[in-house]
Amino acid sequence: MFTEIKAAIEKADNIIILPHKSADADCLGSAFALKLILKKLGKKALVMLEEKEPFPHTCGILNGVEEQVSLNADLVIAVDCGDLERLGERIGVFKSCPETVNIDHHPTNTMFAKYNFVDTNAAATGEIIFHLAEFMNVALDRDIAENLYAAIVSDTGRFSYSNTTENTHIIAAKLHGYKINHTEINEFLFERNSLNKLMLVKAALNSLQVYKEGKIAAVEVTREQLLKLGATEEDASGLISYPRSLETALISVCFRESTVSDTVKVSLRSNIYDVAQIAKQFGGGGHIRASGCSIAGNLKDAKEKLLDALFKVIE
Ligand SMILES: [Mn+2]
Repeated sequence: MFTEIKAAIEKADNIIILPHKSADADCLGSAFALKLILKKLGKKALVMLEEKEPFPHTCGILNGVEEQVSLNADLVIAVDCGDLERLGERIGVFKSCPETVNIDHHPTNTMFAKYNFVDTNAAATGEIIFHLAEFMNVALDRDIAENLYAAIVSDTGRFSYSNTTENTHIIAAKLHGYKINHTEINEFLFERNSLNKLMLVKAALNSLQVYKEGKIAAVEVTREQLLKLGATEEDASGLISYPRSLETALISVCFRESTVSDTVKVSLRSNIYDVAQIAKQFGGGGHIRASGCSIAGNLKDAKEKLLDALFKVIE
C-alpha cells in the first residue's frame, strides 16, 4: 500500500534513492523522477548510484542527474531492485537506515524492506512512481515526465513487449501532456550506438548458435571482447534482443563473461516459458518473460549448465 510509504516519506527529511547495480533506463528514470518528486515535497533527496564514474550512459537523457554527494539519510528507497544483493556495494547504506522502502515490479522480489510496494502488473517501475506521485498529490512537470517516459518506453521495448497494458498507454498519454521530448528520448535510448557498441553487436552475432531446431537461440561475448571494446554493462545489456528476434526462438539467451570476476552473466527471454524460474535455479531472478542470473565459473561450464536447464524446459 502506498499509505505507509507516503507516511514514511512525509516523516523523513533526507532521503537516499538506491537504483540496482548495472541500472537500466527504467531503474534510472524512476530513480531520478522520484528524486524530483521528493524535492517538490520539500525533501532533501539524492540518487546514489553503484556506477559513479562514468555515470551510466542513460543519465545523458535524464533530468535532475546530480553529482554524488553524501547525505545522512533517515529514509532509503530502493527502486526497481528485486533483492538486496542487487544493491551491490550500497547494501550497507540500506541496512544502516532505520526506515526502508522497496518499490519494484519484479515477481521475484524478496520484500527486503520495512515497507514494500511490489506491483508485478506494472510494466515498468516508472508506472509505479507515476501512481505514487498521483497518490501524494505531487503535480508532475516536464522533467519528471521525461524521466518516467524514458523508464516506461525502455522496459516495454517501446510499448511492444507483453507487459504493455492499457494503463501503460494511459500513463504515457498523460506524460505527453507535459510536452515531453519523446523523439529525442527514443533516439537517445534506441538509435544512437557508439562504434564500439556496434562492434560488440557484431561479436555477439558472430557467436550466434541455435539448439533444439532453433527453439533456443544463444549469443555470447567473452571477457576479452568486452575489455578490448571497452564495453560497459549497459553496452552489453541490449545484446539479448538479437537472438530474441530469431523467428523460431522460444527461449533466447545471452552469455557474457564478467570483466571483474570469475562469473558468467546470463540474460534470458521467452514469450512462452517462465524464465524467471530458470534464472532462480541459478540464484538469479526477474520477470516471467525476461530474467537474468550469474553463474560462477568459466563460459563453457556456465553454458553447459544453463543450456541443460533450458533443454529440460523445452522437452
Ligand atoms: Mn524495471
